[in-house]
Amino acid sequence: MARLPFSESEYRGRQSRFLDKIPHDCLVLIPTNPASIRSNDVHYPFRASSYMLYLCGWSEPESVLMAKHNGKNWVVSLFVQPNDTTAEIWEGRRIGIEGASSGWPIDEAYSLLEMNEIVTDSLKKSNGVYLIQNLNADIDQIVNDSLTSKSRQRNTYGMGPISLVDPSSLLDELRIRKSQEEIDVMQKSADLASMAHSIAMKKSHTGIGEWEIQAIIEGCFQSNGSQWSYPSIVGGGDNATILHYHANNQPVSDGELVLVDAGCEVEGYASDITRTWPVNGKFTEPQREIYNLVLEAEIAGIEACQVGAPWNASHKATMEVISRGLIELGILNCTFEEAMGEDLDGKTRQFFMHGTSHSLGLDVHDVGVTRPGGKGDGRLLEEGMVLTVEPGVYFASWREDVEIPERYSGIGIRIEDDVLITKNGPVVLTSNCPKEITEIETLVGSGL
Ligand SMILES: [Mn+2]
Repeated sequence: MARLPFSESEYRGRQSRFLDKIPHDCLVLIPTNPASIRSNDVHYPFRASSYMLYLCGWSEPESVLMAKHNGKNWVVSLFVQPNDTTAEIWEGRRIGIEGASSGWPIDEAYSLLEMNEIVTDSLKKSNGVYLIQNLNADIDQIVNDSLTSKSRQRNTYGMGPISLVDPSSLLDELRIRKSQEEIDVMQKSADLASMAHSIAMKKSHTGIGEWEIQAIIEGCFQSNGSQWSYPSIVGGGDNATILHYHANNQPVSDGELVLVDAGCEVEGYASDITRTWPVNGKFTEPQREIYNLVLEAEIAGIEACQVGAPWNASHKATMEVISRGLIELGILNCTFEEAMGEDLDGKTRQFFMHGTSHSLGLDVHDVGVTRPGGKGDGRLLEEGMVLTVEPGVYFASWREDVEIPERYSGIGIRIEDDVLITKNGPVVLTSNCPKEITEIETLVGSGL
């Protein structure tokens, strides 16, 4: 039977911080994700929407959360799939209306069969509606009918909503700062992903298939009651230079590195780790040069994650280290300023073409505005924010648009950790995942 990952007071706190921002004469409707069809009557595994998980921890399909102010306080209701013996024989047990109303942090539970009537009636008494659209066609239709109604109630009595607002940005702003309970869960997610990467290093050997490393990592997730938070990227040799490589179908040869970007989900919360290691257990000299450069950049990026620093402080720090390094290694033949560029868009971007940090939480690329207006250094980091730091340097042998020294051709390296912002400085949640060259060389192949 499903259970709640957080305390009732944690959920109630989230609900009230959100609802405090909504006018009392408005109705709030938050549907969960739709089920997705893979083939005919076979569905993709269902995952509830992060907003639903955030507000009440409810993970069954089709549900809709509704909040309505009764003049004294907000009343939070949940429309759920009712118990249905035939459906439950085929698809699994349901918590049902009674289960939901007694065991979940909500005030009232109703059957989805009653949703149309109850929501339509509630809309008539509301002046506006806060709805996340395009998730539940029924709710979208009910709200649209209400907004466009030309009924007597609407025209003569002035009843019904006249505005539609998307509440996502209000929720995103809450979700960007993590509570202690959330941080504890994210630490578990980080620990499990760290363990999976370590096991994959131990079991690596010359000729191992990218898919085998994927199976080791995802097997570790699954055997610990977890699952991936995004499809694992396992790229050997040149495949490591493809940022979102997903084929994972090539063997990794002697002398090649493998780049593994894989994270899991615990109670809905993602971890996101990248490590790069030589499958034969020994870095070559050119690989070592680039690895040390990326590692130095990553450590500088983590150090830049301080309360009050702007969001792009980590990116600036990694760009500086990598720019200097590429010049010193003779890979870039330009000034430091040319490597950095006016807006961190200089020559270094030929080989480090992505950002350094993204927010992490219920979504692996978590919600929340980090660079208002798309310009400047971004908002300032606050306690409780969690972000990744993930610089990378890539020398794809197949690229014709750039010149790459033969010595480094085919090397792609990224190192990624998950970092919690605290007033005592950055805390690396993924610190149990080895990243020093000596640690990696000792570990790789030690578990064969
Ligand atoms: Mn990432």
